[in-house]
Amino acid sequence: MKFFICILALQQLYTQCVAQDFDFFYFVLQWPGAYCDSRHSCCYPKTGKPAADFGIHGLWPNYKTGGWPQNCNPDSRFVESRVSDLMSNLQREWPTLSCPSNDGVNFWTHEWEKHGTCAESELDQHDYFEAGLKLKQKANLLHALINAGIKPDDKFYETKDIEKTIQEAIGFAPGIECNKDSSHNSQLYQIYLCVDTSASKFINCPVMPHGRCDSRVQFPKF
Ligand code: U2P
Repeated sequence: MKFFICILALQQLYTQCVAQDFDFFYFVLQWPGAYCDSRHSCCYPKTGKPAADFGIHGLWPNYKTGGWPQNCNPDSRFVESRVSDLMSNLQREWPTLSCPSNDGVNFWTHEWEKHGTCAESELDQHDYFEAGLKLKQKANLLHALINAGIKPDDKFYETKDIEKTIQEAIGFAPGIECNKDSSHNSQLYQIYLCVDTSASKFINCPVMPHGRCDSRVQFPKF
């Protein structure tokens, strides 16, 4: 009997320690205007200038104690044909801004290999990218901000008003990250929303990212 109890206990331990790869996702959206007018240059994708909207940066598995796993499976490569049905949506909603100008495959490869491979217990490659696209649609952040009078017009807004607007729109407090433009103004750069391990529901953030925002931040034009 004792033997079977031990086996059961070992099985439970295995499920907790091995099968549980991460605790939640950060779904990270970036404002292209803030990416482009910061220290680094930006290049529009080969498909043209992205829309003046938040673009997806990534869907990042995280630990509730802080920290995150990365590059979990070097054998799992990004394969374009697995997301061919999502391609036009990826180009529109998950656009690359890095230089030199490219078609986005480098960016999606990086995000899959660094982050997606750490969530393979939950989502295969197609479902990982599809989940990002669905979350973007569900969050509809620019719409919520504009409705609250917070627009990408180079003006300054109270950081707490941005947080409150997003909290009211999605039901959970976001993390806000800022960067600096060439005149050292603090500007709205990225918004972090916390998502459950199935990548379908927004949740309360178990741990907030460090945002480095001033109390008032610029919302740059794009
Ligand atoms: O913050 C700088 C870069 O670190 C990676 N990052 C940050 C926070 C986090 O919770 N998880 C994480 O991966 C990001 O790397 P990238 O995906 O851009 O390579 C982030 O840009």
